[in-house]
Amino acid sequence: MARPDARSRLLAEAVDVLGSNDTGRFIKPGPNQYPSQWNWDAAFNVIGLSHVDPARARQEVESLLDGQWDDGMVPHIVFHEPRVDYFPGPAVWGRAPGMPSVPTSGITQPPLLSSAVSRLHRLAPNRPFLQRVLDPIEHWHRWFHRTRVMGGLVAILHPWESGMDNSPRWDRALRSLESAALPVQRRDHVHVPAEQRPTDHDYGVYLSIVDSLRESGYRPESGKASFQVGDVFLTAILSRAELDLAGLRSSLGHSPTSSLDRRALLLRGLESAWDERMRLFVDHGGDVVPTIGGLLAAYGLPGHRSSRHLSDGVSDPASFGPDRVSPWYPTSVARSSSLFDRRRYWRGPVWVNINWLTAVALDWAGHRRTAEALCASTLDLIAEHGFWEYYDPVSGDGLGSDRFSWTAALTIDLLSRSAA
Ligand code: 9WN
Repeated sequence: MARPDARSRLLAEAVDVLGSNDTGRFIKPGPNQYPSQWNWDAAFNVIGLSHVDPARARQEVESLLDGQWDDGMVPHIVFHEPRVDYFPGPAVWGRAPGMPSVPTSGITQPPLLSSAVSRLHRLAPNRPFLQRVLDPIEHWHRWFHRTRVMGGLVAILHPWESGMDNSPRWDRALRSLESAALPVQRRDHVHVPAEQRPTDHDYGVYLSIVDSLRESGYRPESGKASFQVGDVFLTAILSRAELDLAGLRSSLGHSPTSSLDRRALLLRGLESAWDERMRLFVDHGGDVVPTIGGLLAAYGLPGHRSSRHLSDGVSDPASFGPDRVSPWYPTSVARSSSLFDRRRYWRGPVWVNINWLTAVALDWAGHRRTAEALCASTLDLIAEHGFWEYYDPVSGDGLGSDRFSWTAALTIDLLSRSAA
């Protein structure tokens, strides 16, 4: 990726992918598989757009916030177009108290939005925009603290809330749950081969959790949720998001104190979840499996010893690192694990958003060379194989959706970083 013409070609292609998924109102994660607006996808898209079209980036933030619930939750999907070829769509999620007029799902996703807005603000400051969006974002953060923070970790009530849907971290918590009946043809198999997606059993369980959440208006009484895990990765994302929100508040002359207080609680939760023997952060109520999500919680604690293990883990072929036969990394599950499955969704493949977050975490912790090597490898992977949702770590084959938005958006950011 050193040649300037190859870099400018990749940049032009990335801008083209994002543009082709842009409906004008929101950016689809992928052209066919994901026809609505997803929460953390929107944040990654904002990070890329900040470099090339800040006005469009601001619009993406505001269109996501159109889906905010009265209680503050920003949902994982906003169905701006209610007739949508996605299952489970608006009819399955139904209506619930506090849902806005635009249909949405009833659960959330990793809260990266203030971190994306902070990057946008650094590149293209716009005070009136910040004045509009900071209160809604803070309302969301407060919702997490009011309803989901337990023992210093953020509890997820559905694997989809983690963003890493079928990660083996959730296997045990899912094991006792019933699998709901599926539609005759799974819509997610129309565009992506079945062996790259969660199994029918897992998908049926995801639907049965939606069914039981819907019965409680998505607000189950404490202790009554059928699935509940304290997620270290989501906690790390929120702890950084609080720091970024505090910075944005200060830039408007507001007090950052409440964000910083909330963050302090999460940092204590993360520190107590670190297991030195396993070299992993351990979720509350999840499985202890070597996944990148468990290690990448180091993103929330840059001065902590876990950052060194993140640097070692992504370099070590026995964990998440590359070797001669399997050059692309980090794998989403350690190669040495019996659960490693190189083509199935969050159980082995390489994901560009994870590579990006890993590089950011390594940078903050001072592991610059590991971060640079990872960024270079990620750009090579995309240049050689295209803008896919995820990749086979052995062959580099693209998996899931082609022309995937966050892969394109983060390519733009990675290119600007290595040009600096
Ligand atoms: C369910 C949109 C989303 C991502 C998630 C990814 C996948 C959805 C699905 O796609 O999840 O939310 O249908 O599989 O796991 O991280 O936000 O790109």
